[in-house]
Amino acid sequence: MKLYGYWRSTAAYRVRIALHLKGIAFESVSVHLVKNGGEQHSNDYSELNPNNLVPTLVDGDFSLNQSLAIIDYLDQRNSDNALYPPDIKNRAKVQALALDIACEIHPLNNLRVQQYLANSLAVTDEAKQAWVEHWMNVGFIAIERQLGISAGQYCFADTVSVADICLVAQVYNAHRFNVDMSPYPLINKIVNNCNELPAFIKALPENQSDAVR
Ligand SMILES: N[C@@H](CCC(=O)N[C@@H](CS)C(=O)NCC(=O)O)C(=O)O
Repeated sequence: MKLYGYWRSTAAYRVRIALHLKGIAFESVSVHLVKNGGEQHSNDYSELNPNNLVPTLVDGDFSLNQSLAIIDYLDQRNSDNALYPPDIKNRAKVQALALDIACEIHPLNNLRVQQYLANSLAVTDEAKQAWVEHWMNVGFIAIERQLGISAGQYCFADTVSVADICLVAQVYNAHRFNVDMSPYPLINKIVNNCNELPAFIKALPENQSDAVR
């Protein structure tokens, strides 16, 4: 199995955590998102993923984009260490939390959005930073409230799920953009709990072979 990703990509980070939690061996293929205008725009990569975004998973002759679709595929492919609760209502709740992060926070702060703000709309660095912080805070405020209802040791009770995967990767991104995380004690507690687990440690951006330290 091959994972096309980039060490600092939030969405690829999610898939790496899932692969390690499931205990699935994989090869990482680095797609540098900045070098030469971004390797995600190369013809070869575009053939594989016409969205020009990472990650893409290749499993034999099957390839798949969208991190949450990939995680769901991995979860169904290997039944060990389920990433969703079995009860359908709990499953839906976990999925909603993951989507609160993956749909409501992450896309607004993605590289191509930031590039468009800066290059096409001539938004200043200060205004771009304000944009990033605004949308992260809007999302995190809601998630902190949700976690007040659902959290135990992790986002949903005491079992690691896809919601934790999304949360950890998003909070890493928030720190990268110097977003003040002090108003979110529950989020911080859960992220710390997750980051003690070997699968999360292996998946850390800094622990990838293409990381720039
Ligand atoms: N919804 C997609 C998002 C993928 C995505 O936005 N990937 C980012 C990195 S986290 C990317 O490739 N950005 C490149 C760009 O914006 O040009 C997923 O979950 O896989």
